[in-house]
Amino acid sequence: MLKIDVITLFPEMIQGAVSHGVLGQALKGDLLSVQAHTPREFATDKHRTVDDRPFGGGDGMIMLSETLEKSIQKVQHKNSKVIYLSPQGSVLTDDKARELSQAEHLVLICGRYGGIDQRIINTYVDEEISIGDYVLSGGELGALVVIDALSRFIPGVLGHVDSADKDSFSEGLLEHPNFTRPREYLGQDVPEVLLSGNHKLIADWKEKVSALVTLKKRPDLFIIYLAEEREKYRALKKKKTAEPLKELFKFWQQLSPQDREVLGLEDLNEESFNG
Ligand code: 4FD
Repeated sequence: MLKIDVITLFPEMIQGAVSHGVLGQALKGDLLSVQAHTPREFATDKHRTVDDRPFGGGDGMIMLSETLEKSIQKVQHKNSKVIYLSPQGSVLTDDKARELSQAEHLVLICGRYGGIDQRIINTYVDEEISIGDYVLSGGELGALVVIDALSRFIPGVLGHVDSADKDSFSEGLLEHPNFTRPREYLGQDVPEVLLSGNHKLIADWKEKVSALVTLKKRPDLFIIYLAEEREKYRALKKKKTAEPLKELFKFWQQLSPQDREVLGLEDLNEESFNG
């Protein structure tokens, strides 16, 4: 079982947020454990000080090193991976989340705005992770994002074992649009194929729609996907199917105007497929 210890000045932020939804169920079901620890338990002065001003001046406060170090030492052991959430880290991806889900023990350090002393990073931190190019008032939301993203790769956390593999990014594609009852709503019909009951046909349709949505919304991801598809195509030399991009264009052409509209794919054109 993966054990995660979070070191934070705001432990309630962590315990509160992980107790809901699939994550909360996973904790109850002992599929993983998340515990928050505050350096404040090691503060000995009258005001239980846990932060200090940076040498040389500047914005923000720095987490006090001695109390932070004691918190790290309390939870760390030889199989721990110590992660520091910071805007300077490498940006979290689903692949990284999958990798972290395989760990035995994670220690997530949440700095407040201003961060932590560089010498703590040098001595204790194995990896710096950022959740994106923006600054937050503390690392807690970052830690929660990491925990949520990796938990989906722990077997049993999602309803179906393979759900995470079918989701966005598993094939490097965005998720296709989804629909539920009623069949006609807000003047728009659910695409006919989804009502056909033909699972093979539906699976193929979903992948192609995913590819089209990715082409439209995230051309940067589409380029990577297309390169991989072309590689597979070359390796298999599938005689019956056209080149992946041509195939996709044909599929888009065959969509009905109503389906294109409800899927948000009406403004693609022949030009979009000249890659
Ligand atoms: N983009 C992120 C992580 C933490 C954070 C902090 C230095 C500020 C954004 C170190 C400055 C930590 C992120 C706390 N903001 N704020 O992942």
